[in-house]
Amino acid sequence: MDFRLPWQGRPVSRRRVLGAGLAAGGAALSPGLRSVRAETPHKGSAHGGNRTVGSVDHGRNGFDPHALLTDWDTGSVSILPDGRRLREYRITAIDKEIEIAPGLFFPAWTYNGRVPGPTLRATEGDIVRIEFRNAGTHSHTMHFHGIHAASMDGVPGAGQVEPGDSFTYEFEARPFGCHLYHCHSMPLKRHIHKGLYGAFIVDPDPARHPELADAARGRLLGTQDNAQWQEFVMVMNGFDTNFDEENEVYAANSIAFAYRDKPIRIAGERPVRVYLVNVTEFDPVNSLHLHANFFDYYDHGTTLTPTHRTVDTIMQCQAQRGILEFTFAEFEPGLYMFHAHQSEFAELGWMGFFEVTT
Ligand SMILES: [Cu+2]
Repeated sequence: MDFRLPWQGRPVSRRRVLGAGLAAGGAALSPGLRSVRAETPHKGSAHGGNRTVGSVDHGRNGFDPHALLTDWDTGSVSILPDGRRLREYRITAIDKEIEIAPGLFFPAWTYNGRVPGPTLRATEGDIVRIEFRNAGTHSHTMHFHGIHAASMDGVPGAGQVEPGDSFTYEFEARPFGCHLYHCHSMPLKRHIHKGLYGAFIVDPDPARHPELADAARGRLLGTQDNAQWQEFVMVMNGFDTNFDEENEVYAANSIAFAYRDKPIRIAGERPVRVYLVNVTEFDPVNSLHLHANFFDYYDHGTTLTPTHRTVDTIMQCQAQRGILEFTFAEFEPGLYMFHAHQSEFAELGWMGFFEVTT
């Protein structure tokens, strides 16, 4: 008797899963059969792995990839007796099925019901307090990339939260930069890959950087200098939809081809800043390549002068992140592509366009 599950019958290539599965075009596939059904090549789609048919129901997901680009969560702000600013956040871990490409569902573990989780944004020196509640079915943590005490590290033994429990993390926001947070429960790659991660941006405090105060103000949310910039956060991620420890879908901000199907509109005369974070599991490196233009790059975002100048491709290892700055001033209006330069990732969802307008 053969006890193999249907999807163990023969290996399924990643490309076939996406090429066929996505062409299912929004069909409601029954739970547990999603990747199986995806095995069957659909007429006309066997060679069409570079496209999707239909659209993702962002309303059902509860988050929209375009809204995520600029959705800064600056917390609930108050001033402490010592004069320092306190930012309080509430984060809840929730198990939730999300649609990552038309008709392709993924049983995610989420922070606040979205993948990536909220983009937490603070200013250097603020006190950050996060009340983390676990409404999921497994132990979880919030491990921040930043400077903090061992007891606030968000690892097993220091802030791991059992289902139904809660924990409050508190630390000073530092260093300034483009950081991230993620679950650090074991097995680590499974907990991260399921969707428990998000960007954590710490804006520089201009008063602490008098020699580069202009650059610091340009990064500080709420200032006039910063308002000139068109800022976006892109969390590069992947999804292993058939649990073979390879990703079948790649994206920035979870939804395959979201910014190809609906390009990101930018005004040509205003500069662009991208907070880029790589949380792709299973593949050691991801990248971003910008077409027809070059950018300056700040590795980890922890400096006010670029660490790379005039590059058009940047790679990031797992958990690496940085800031891209560029402008399309004096370019002709139109569609300017960006994508992972691992061509396979691009073909499996991680590509999009900036639509430059005048
Ligand atoms: Cu976890």
